[in-house]
Amino acid sequence: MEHFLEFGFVCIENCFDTSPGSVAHRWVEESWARNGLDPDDPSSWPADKIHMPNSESALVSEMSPKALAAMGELCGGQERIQEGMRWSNGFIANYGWGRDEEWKSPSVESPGWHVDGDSFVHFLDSPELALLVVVIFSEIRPRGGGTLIACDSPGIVARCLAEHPEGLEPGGQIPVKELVSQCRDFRELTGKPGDVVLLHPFIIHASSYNHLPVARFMINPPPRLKEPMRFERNDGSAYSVVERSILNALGKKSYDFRIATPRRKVVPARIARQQALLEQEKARLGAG
Ligand SMILES: O=C(O)CCC(=O)C(=O)O
Ligand SMILES: [Fe+2]
Repeated sequence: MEHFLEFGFVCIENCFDTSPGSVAHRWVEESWARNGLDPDDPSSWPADKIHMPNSESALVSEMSPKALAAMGELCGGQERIQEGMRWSNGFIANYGWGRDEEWKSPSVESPGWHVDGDSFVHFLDSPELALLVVVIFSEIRPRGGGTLIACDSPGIVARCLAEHPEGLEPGGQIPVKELVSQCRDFRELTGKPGDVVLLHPFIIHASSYNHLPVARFMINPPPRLKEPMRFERNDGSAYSVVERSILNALGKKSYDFRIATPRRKVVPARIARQQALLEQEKARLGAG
């Protein structure tokens, strides 16, 4: 977990079964027909990514106790994470997004930097996103569409949120462009099917161009905390690794943080988009 504190992420290998006959393997196989694509003809794939809707899911406690245990280690114990977490076949499938653009190493200029959590107003202690999780279903090699991350962003975002106890709305109010311009350590996530990458909930990240004829399948299912994070624990309970990383970024041993407006949800445009895709899938499979 030292790696997580230093770089904002840790890769846990071989977290779930992806061999033929497994649920994960079947979800990937089925995704081709769901999207109306031929797995054997990369030239026919869209130069794009598709955020697929969910049509099937499984309990993480059954699919990957190993990943769940690792999430618990970072969040101060599995008992602090909301139960019943599920993983699904709602892949973010990158078939070749940016295939026709020039490849550039990840940098401040890379397009699409953001923090996750488009459905709630963000506070330093928000419980809605305990970690950013990247569950990998296909081999991801360099330049193969692996998520870009700014490893030094969590502390920068933490200091920004500490200055805004009134909360910041996703999209508009979080000054991602300005924050990412302070970052220096940009990387591309690579991995193998069955790997799970656990990242800091504040990490600034982006999709990357896929210049390989290999489709990239992953999901980003958000674990949720039962209670907001705490930066003053006077009752003898332990700070989680994530809480400690935030305190480190603020240069504090403890921090009296209080939200200044009530927590609230926002409705993301993504929901309507995915509903439309689900209708299209149904029509396509019904017709086939
Ligand atoms: O496509 C990726 O690698 C990242 C996608 C992502 O960050 C998102 O959908 O929020
Ligand atoms: Fe994201």
